[in-house]
Amino acid sequence: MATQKQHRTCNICEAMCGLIVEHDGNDVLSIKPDPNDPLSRGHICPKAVALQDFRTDPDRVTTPLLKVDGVFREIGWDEALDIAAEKLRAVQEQHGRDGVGVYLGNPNAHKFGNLLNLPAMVKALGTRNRYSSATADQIPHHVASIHMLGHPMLVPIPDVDRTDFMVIIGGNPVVSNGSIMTAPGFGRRMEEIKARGGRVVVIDPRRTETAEKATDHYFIRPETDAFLMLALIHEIFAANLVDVGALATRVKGLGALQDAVAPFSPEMAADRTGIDVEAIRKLARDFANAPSAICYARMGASTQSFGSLCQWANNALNIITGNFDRAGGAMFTTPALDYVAMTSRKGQQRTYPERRSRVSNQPLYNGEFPVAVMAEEMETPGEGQIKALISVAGNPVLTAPNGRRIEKALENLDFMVSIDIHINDTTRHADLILPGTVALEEDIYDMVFHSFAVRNTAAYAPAIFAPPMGNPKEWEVIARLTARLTGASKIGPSPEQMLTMLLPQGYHAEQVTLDTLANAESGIDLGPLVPNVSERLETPDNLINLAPAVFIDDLPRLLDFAPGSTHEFPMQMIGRRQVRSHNSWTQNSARLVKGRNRCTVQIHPEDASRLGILDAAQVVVVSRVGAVQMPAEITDSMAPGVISIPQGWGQKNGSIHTASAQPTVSINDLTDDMRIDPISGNAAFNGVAVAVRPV
Ligand SMILES: Nc1nc2c(c(=O)[nH]1)N[C@H]1C(S)=C(S)[C@@H](COP(=O)(O)OP(=O)(O)OC[C@H]3O[C@@H](n4cnc5c(=O)[nH]c(N)nc54)[C@H](O)[C@@H]3O)O[C@H]1N2
Ligand SMILES: Nc1nc2c(c(=O)[nH]1)N[C@H]1C(S)=C(S)[C@@H](COP(=O)(O)OP(=O)(O)OC[C@H]3O[C@@H](n4cnc5c(=O)[nH]c(N)nc54)[C@H](O)[C@@H]3O)O[C@H]1N2
Ligand code: SF4
Ligand SMILES: [Mo]
Repeated sequence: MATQKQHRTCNICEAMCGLIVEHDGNDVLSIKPDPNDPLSRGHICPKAVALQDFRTDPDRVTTPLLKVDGVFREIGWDEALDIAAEKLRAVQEQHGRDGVGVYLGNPNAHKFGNLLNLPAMVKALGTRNRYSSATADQIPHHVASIHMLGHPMLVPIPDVDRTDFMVIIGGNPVVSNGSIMTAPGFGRRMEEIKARGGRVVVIDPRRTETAEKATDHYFIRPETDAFLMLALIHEIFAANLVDVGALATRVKGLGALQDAVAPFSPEMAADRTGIDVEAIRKLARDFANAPSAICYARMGASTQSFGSLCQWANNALNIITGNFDRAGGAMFTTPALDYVAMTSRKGQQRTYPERRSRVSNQPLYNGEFPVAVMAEEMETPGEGQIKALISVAGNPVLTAPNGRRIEKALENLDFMVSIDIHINDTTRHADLILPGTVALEEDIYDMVFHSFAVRNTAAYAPAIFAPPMGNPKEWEVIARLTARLTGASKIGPSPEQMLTMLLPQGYHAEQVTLDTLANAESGIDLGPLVPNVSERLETPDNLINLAPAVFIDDLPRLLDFAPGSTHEFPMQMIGRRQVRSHNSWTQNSARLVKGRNRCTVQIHPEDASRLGILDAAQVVVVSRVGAVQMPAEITDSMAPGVISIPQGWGQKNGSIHTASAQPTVSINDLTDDMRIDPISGNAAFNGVAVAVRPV
């Protein structure tokens, strides 16, 4: 076939970079950046080029696999779907509806066919035992939005392209390209802030790739960010710099906020965080006095014991300085497909958390229990115990805290089915694997990340290649399984048909239709974010609540904070992301894993010399839950007393062989499922107490 070019967005991470894929109908010839994409403006990273590898990966699962006597055998689709539905129903007949658990992984958020079809599958199962990677990630953001703004998906997004002052707390967007802030080419965007005379301040226990390019960087002790943010608010009140601007009649709880932050002085914050008290005071004043400013607190500030307090304080800081819902501050997108309106809660009175977990009483938000309790819910007998599991695009053995505990629990299930592209550390425990389809085999429209983008745009592209072996597309696998569960004789509309139905209900019904999208090569530019929160608020009284009781009541716990480290485990561990890998599943691409072993434990030179650790030498890292052995990387980019291990590695046990021959370890063999933010249930990955010693 002749060479063809297609423009499409990359769906690996949240950045939605515009690509130009050149192909001949059988193979990809090249994947290049699209300079005309209005959001990514020519940025891509090395992972985009690997999109072709995921399609042709020799270890990819391409036929349904049934485990017989411990060995996977290929079977046909009808038989596979029948078995899946029969076995799930059999478990539910014996143990009740909650006997089946569901785990949905991160790639689902990037696949609109899955997003549109999974709710019906979960509903058909009728189980309350629902889990996803969200509780290992961003649930504190949703909890803050629920209590302050009335809807979990009404999330403020940094208006990076117009701000004069950005504080980044616990995010490394130069590597991640932003999260709950779709900002492709963040490095360039940061240069632009500085070029227009603005400043970027990074707060992180590691001098990250983002910190290297920032105006200022402060090391912070893990998990002490809430002290810092509350002290900034304290100082802004003390200096009489509070000004909520245009939101004066929209905000309640200002006095209660002032009372709540009273104990959190800059002196206390300096003591807890390790940041100089004058630097904290100055930061507060500079932030409040900047023409526009945003505080952006992400993974480092949400996957920790005080994740919810951090996200609340972050919003409060933006609001009281007039930097909420205005250009250069934290704003709300108006996407072509508006998920908030689709799931509006206006006029509803709800109580939160919606429920608590059976074994350890952890909170349920957004219909999901914390992934940190999934193992105990599988292990603990009684009504509601998980006896079977369906995982869709998830790898909790490598990605959830204390993943090996989940692995043991999976071994004892009556039945497990996975929709996935690999036999990996999680899916190898399945009785049945249904193959998924990869990006280039699917139509693409980003349902989630347009809602989180720093600029309003829309883009759509159809699949380039057919799935292998005549397989159905992944959305259809989910829809067919659902039909088996409900007894329906046919499946619902395709994602494309759904898009045609949903776009007229969005913000840009005239401009954005499937036709205009199909004709707009590089996507449609819908302009910068616009102030709109007054119309968008979903709180019952239509006001922004600055002081929800759920956060105020959690402050005594913060005041009692003691760092995770102990005599036995004197150091604190944090994670890190790397440009050439995405979570746990891209490590089978030779082009991405080539080169030196990147799965190293980074440690400060003083710590290394005290412990007798040499650069590149093997060390053992031990925590309450496990031990791993890996090479050390001595670097003064770590704060003393803190070590960093990258997330997403440790593939083993007959799973996909990472294309790299080098052995790697999973950080989640060390993270602790007992460490949780009790308000949101989010896993507290940061600040795990560990000991490090030479081998
Ligand atoms: N310690 C520590 N742990 C972390 C993190 C951390 O920073 N530190 N980060 C957390 C975060 S933010 C997240 S989002 C989670 C991610 O946690 P998960 O979502 O559980 O893990 P992923 O690595 O994204 O794995 C995705 C799974 O989907 C499969 N897959 C990939 N593409 C497709 C596809 O197109 N179709 C199908 N059906 N399957 C596919 C892969 O084979 C893999 O099994 O990890 C969390 N875990
Ligand atoms: N290349 C690449 N890009 C990705 C991903 C990937 O795996 N690889 N994953 C994607 C996903 S699923 C997500 S959710 C996003 C996440 O995107 P980001 O939020 O940017 O995530 P991280 O790079 O993990 O950055 C977290 C930062 O918090 C710091 N940190 C750790 N503990 C603390 C603490 O207690 N306080 C403070 N202040 N900082 C702390 C860490 O050093 C790290 O720099 O990235 C997405 N993009
Ligand atoms: S930054 Fe993310 S969206 Fe952009 S090319 Fe890389 S993986 Fe794809
Ligand atoms: Mo994530």
